[in-house]
Amino acid sequence: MPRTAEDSEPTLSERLLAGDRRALARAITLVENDDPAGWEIVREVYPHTGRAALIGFTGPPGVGKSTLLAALTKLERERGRSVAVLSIDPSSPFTHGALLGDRIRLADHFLDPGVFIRSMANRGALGGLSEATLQAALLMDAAGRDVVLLETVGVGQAEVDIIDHADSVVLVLMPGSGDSVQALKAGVMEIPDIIVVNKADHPLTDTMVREIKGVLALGPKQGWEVPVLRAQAVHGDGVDELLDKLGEHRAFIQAEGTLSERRRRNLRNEVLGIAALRLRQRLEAAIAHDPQVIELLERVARRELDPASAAGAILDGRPDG
Ligand SMILES: Nc1nc2c(ncn2[C@@H]2O[C@H](COP(=O)(O)OP(=O)(O)O)[C@@H](O)[C@H]2O)c(=O)[nH]1
Ligand SMILES: [Mg+2]
Repeated sequence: MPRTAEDSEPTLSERLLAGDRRALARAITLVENDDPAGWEIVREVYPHTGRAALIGFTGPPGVGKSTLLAALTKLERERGRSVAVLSIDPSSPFTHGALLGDRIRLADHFLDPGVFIRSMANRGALGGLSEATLQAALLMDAAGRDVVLLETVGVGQAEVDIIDHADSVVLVLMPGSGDSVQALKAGVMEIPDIIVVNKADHPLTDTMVREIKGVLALGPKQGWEVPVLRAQAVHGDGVDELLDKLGEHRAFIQAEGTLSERRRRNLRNEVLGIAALRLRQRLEAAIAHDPQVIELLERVARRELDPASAAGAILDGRPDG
């Protein structure tokens, strides 16, 4: 039989694996929309993931994360590596505002096929922003990007979760981010692998660096000593040092075996996260129109039954309580 055009047409997954940026963009959109076709693509390309270096950047809004990523991207390109940037910043997505003001620097890279930039500002249909983001990162990895840079705002659980999936975590602060230093001190915020004090032209930079080092000194001594770097992302200052430190950190976790350990733990969390999300959906669907459950919830509302007992009754399959 003669091959039809359809037979020879490569699938979206095949195009993605070949590094086709448009296929990558399309696949991410499917995943973002929670389209089953998106999950299917992830399933197909998953065996080809695990090669990219996944680097997470977090920190309060306005400290210069996007600017730093743009500068870092430039440097990675100069060193011959392909880059994907995934920004999860509901407050300032840079795809739409990309050509305006500050984000012009990331826009510099828009024409370079070695750079793929995507921002996710919408929560998925199910509120599963972090799930969609993780799938997107996997797709970028499968598409052969050497480096995947994730930008998240260091507030809100969904955003923080994503950072758990990075191989290396960079916390970006600026002089005056006292709240973050307090959060580190109080153990609310996990100790990152590298801390960057950006906007280092500010007169309070030295004080800030000292404070951070003070907090780090209180923590348990681990194998990796968290460096506190100074940068001026707008001028590209300190970005070389950051890239070098990221390389050192990667070498360190590879040598120690912590990279595979981290990834194993992260993937376990991901599996459980997806399972929990789906269980909840199933549960909601199963009980939505169940008159016994509706009555059970009414009893909770009337203060006749406490919430934990009601939950137990549903889980035990005796919603008649
Ligand atoms: N003075 C100074 N401003 C900077 C520096 N880096 C970034 N900025 C500015 O800080 C603002 C916020 O930067 P942005 O990268 O959008 O921060 P993000 O919210 O953390 O992603 C922008 O106006 C940047 O131009 C720096 O090193 N020094
Ligand atoms: Mg930003």
